[in-house]
Amino acid sequence: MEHPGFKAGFVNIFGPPNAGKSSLLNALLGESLAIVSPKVQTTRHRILGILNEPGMQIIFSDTPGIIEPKYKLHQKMMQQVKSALEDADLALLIADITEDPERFREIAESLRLKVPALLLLNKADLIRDPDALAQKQAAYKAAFPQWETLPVSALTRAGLDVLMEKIRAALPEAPAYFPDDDISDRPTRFFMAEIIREQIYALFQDEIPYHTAVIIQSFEEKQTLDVIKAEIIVSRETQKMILLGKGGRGIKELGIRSRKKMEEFLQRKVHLELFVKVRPKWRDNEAYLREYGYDK
Ligand SMILES: Nc1nc2c(ncn2[C@@H]2O[C@H](COP(=O)(O)OP(=O)(O)OP(=O)(O)O)[C@@H](O)[C@H]2O)c(=O)[nH]1
Ligand SMILES: [Mg+2]
Repeated sequence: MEHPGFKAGFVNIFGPPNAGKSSLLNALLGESLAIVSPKVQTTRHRILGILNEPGMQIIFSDTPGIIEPKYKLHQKMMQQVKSALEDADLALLIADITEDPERFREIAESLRLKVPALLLLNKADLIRDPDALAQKQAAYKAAFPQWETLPVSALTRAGLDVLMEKIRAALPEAPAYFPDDDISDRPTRFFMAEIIREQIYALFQDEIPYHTAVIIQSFEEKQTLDVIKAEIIVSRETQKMILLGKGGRGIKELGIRSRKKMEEFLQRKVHLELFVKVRPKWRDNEAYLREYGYDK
């Protein structure tokens, strides 16, 4: 139930690829909602993660890392970033503290932010020496005097309590936007497809993850388990061969790992079936992109 003084608002996360946006979302939610990988361009959709606390609802948005688009797929990803720019009460800009602040400049300027923002210097755990950390923070402060900076670590949670206080202070008084047991705007199917993509990023090298899309064909809740059928789309026959692996070993490993993650997520037993399909140049094809969910 609402009561006077209830706070609710949108806190949107932006930054370059691999800065740790999705890791930060998960750390703030205390839940593995958004997929994470050491490779760039892991996130392709804007994902809402909803945090319900006494007297407060925070709707976080994870977004794809900001890049120069090379394919229609990239354009769709950047549209997701743009849409998130519009409705924020607070923007969290995430930089990798180990990188030179100047590498952040182009992205910072391209955003043309009109909402209040905090500049989070993530991966602070990687700089052990407190003097070196202070120096890095000072360098970011000097480069971006318009924003308050805060070193944080999505990995160790350092700085996250301070961050939560700042978020709380920035939120307007408003009634909740979502029911208080919602954790995302995305359906379960979406997260099942993302789990498979995450395992593809973990298991396959080079270009494979970037040529891959995953769609859930069917999701049936049976009495004792969920039966999930998923299609993995690749651009070339050779990529399909790599995914399948010798004697089907590649796809088998992918299936086992994905199923385990799904079972953790759903807290139920899962039977998972995977199929691989070749769709040449799908990343530049409007119809395929729409079919694979890249039109939101
Ligand atoms: N050491 C350290 N590593 C981190 C931290 N946060 C994220 N990482 C690692 O950085 C890599 C990228 O993390 P993601 O959360 O996928 O980054 P992202 O910004 O969402 O990346 P894209 O979705 O590709 O734009 C992963 O290997 C994470 O484990 C941190 O605080 N400290
Ligand atoms: Mg991400």
